[in-house]
Amino acid sequence: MKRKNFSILFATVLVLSLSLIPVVPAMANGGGNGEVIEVLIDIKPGSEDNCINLESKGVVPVAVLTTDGFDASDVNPGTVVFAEYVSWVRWVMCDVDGDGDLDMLFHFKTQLLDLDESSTEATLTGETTDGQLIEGTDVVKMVP
Ligand SMILES: [Ca+2]
Ligand SMILES: [Ca+2]
Repeated sequence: MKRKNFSILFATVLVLSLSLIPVVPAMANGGGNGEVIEVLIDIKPGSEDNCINLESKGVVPVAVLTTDGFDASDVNPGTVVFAEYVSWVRWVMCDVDGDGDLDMLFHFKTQLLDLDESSTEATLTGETTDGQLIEGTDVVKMVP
């Protein structure tokens, strides 16, 4: 009788352990929950078609906008890269879209961007200060 109870207990523990396995990878993910937060970005604020001339020796401004669901000041600037891992040359907090809250504005060297004549969009990625991944995409128009 005692031995039978032990077997049932053992089986129960086994089932519980198995049911916990899918949870483990999610818990192992440090600060964030592993999901990527879609953020609103604006390449060349003030320009709708976001023309980029790769020959230009200048910089491309890209803003991470503060929205109802996201505060741009939560972004960890050190983690932010644009158009295939190009690091910014400078960044500043300012109200890019004039809606009264601060947005994070980055500048990236145009010639370093991994874009070509056929590119139609570019993506900015990074992390928040608590390690959550962020990603935002905007259209670009390549010009000669
Ligand atoms: Ca724009
Ligand atoms: Ca704003």
